[in-house]
Amino acid sequence: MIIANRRAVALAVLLFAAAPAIAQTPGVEIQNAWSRAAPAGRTGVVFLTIADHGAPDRLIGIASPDAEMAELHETTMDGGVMRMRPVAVLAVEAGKTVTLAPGGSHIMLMHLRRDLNEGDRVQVTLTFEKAGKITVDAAVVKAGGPAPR
Ligand SMILES: [Cu+2]
Repeated sequence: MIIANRRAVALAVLLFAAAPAIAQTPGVEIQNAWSRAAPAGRTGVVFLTIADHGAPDRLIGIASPDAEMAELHETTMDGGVMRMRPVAVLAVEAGKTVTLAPGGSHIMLMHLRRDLNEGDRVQVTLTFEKAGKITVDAAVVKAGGPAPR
């Protein structure tokens, strides 16, 4: 009888301990968002790293207040010619990171609404199926410049 009660107490403690841990699961985190200087009316680019600390998720939408449209692009080689094409959905695996970087996948900002100047920040909102909307400010470096340190 006493043993059974202790078990019940132990189970209750375990459940209480587990609840906050689940709520605090960080899920998806966006790291090192950066962009490059570009004039209004032209195309901008954003690079970043998606770190998935939780369950598998999918990036299903991208938007920026500073562009008429934002798309995820992947870069492919086609007979020695670098081409890019839009990707509607990007799957991120649990415990993995996906890095968007020059020469590879990137976020394309179509028809910028303002100049992006070196030192500016450009806001991008990524929508994930499970993690929901995550908004980041990408640091703008000079045109053609490398990732900020
Ligand atoms: Cu592109």
